[in-house]
Amino acid sequence: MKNRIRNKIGRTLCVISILLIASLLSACGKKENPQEEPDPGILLGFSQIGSESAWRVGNTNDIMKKAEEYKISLMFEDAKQKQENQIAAIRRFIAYKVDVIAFSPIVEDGWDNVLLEAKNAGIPVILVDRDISTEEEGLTTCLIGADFYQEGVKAGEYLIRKADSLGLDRVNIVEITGTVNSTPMRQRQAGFADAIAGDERMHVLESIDGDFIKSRGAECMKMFLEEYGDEIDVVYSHNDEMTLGAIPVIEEAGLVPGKDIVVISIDGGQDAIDVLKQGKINCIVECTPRLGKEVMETVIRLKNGETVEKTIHPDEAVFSDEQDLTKLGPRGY
Ligand code: GYE
Repeated sequence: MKNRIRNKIGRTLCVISILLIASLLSACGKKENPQEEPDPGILLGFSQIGSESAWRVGNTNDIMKKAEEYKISLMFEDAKQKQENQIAAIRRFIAYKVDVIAFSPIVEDGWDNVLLEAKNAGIPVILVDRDISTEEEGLTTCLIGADFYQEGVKAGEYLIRKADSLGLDRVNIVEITGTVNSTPMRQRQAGFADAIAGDERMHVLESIDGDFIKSRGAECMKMFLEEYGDEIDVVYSHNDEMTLGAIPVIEEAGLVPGKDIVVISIDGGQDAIDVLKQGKINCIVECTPRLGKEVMETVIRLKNGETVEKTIHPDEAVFSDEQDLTKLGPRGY
């Protein structure tokens, strides 16, 4: 009996010492391999607008991929194109006590209250892709997104070159705009208008809101064709989705997109690039959705209490019928 008890105690001690040695060994291992440290435990709350375009889907994928790469835990919320859903998501992030909040504001106004709540909770906020308009100081730390004004300028400058090469003396333009009161809509419109302002040939006949959505792009184009018919020389569309909606409508009207009507778009997703290569789009100003790397690096800096740059704009190109597009690689979105 005594022997059996002694054996049992012996076995238990043996198991405990194996466990101890194993945990000591694994602790030593960690010190030798600092790159294998467990994740730094940063929690990021990200509120996305929705999935209205290839651009948006590409942006979501990039944010998710980079969060994983940088070992940042991501609380991702899809607002399904509604500002109220974004506000509710930000409130959930605050309740969860995330380390950093990032979001792409669907429109510019209406964020003060919820952002004040984040500020009072001591949670830094990063604006991704789009800006907000506010009188309050210090509600957000920085903006990581494209220079939409410059995108509009590039579209206008292309059009001036195109009008020169076609020898046009009057250019009638219709404009399909993005979501009203969103930063890309306002700035792509302003940049384009400023770029063509000094050129007397240019006339914007009308601008209609297409909400960055394909079906709305088609509807806008129908309205323009009913109103102006073959007076239209150019369609300037604020994103690829609306452009891809408008093109079949031009064709159904018996006109040739890219020839009878010059087509200018923004974004540069694969589907639109393919149509550019077919000659049905003349120019696409690039807007990259790949903002994830900058976002994650900024999250880490904020978590470490460092100050960050106020505005980060990615570099962006222009793709057009002025170039040899055969070597353009896959876009990845
Ligand atoms: O151009 C459009 C998207 O805010 C830059 O939103 C983004 C725009 C992009 O839906 O396709």
